[in-house]
Amino acid sequence: MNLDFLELVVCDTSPQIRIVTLNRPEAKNALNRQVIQQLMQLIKTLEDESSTRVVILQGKQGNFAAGADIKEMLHADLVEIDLLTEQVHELHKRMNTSPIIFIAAIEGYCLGGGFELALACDIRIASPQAVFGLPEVKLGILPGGWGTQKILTLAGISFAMKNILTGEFFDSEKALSFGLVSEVDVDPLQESMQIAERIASNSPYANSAIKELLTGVEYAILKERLELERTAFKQLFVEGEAREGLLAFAEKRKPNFIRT
Ligand code: CO8
Repeated sequence: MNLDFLELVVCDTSPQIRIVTLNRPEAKNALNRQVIQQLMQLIKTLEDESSTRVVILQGKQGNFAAGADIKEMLHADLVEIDLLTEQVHELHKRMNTSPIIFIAAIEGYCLGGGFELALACDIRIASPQAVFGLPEVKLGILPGGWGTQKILTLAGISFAMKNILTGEFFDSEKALSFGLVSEVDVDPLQESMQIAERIASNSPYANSAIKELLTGVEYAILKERLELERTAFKQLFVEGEAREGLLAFAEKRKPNFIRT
């Protein structure tokens, strides 16, 4: 298995717990297609081995992930954009329905597609200095990897509208108060390991049944709306201003969006 952009470690206190680290620190761990593919491949392998009960997901060098890879999206044609959305949706669905419990240990930037990946985890533990946001709107796109629906479900429409429409960043305290993270802790990895150990000491049958009831039911409710989100995301590349927004980021300038 080729895992260039991931690091996999067995937790030294429990062989049932794996720590997976996103490893593209030079791009703030931005998620390119290879990262998405490698995560999917790794999860399938861990499920097949069946000894892994909990996966803790973190980012290398003090950031979780600053979103999908903007430069890759800029150069992608419509077929590739479609493939990216399909792969992201498949990954999140797999995490949602997997018997493995996923915990995101969040430090630093947790933005856009990176935040969506954290939201696809079952539990999120954030450092007090973590920075959250769905800044896609500033790029002329939208949170197309379940973000609109997860934020709506977890935090409610008032929060979702304001934060997705402005794209502004917010801190851990706010994320906690709106139910977007489970806990804030100065050492998110250590705290995640302790939670993982408590989970792994419980019955795997009970854990799976509980997860299926919570996330399985959530997926059944959201399924159609997630398809609408995927279509809307792609449409912004067809007739919206996605190209200008992405190009502006790559050129380190403000985008020239149409003003009416
Ligand atoms: N993609 C690609 N490269 C990135 C990204 C990214 N998301 N984020 C940072 N980088 C790169 C920068 O371009 C820079 O590269 P270089 O050294 O070559 O110039 C390097 O990482 C370091 O970044 P900065 O110099 O910008 O570091 P700062 O500390 O000044 O700023 C920020 C850090 C605030 C995180 C800033 O980099 C930033 O705003 N990044 C973009 C955040 C963003 O807009 N995220 C959303 C991306 S779009 C998205 O996630 C859509 C998801 C849709 C789901 C997928 C389809 C279903």
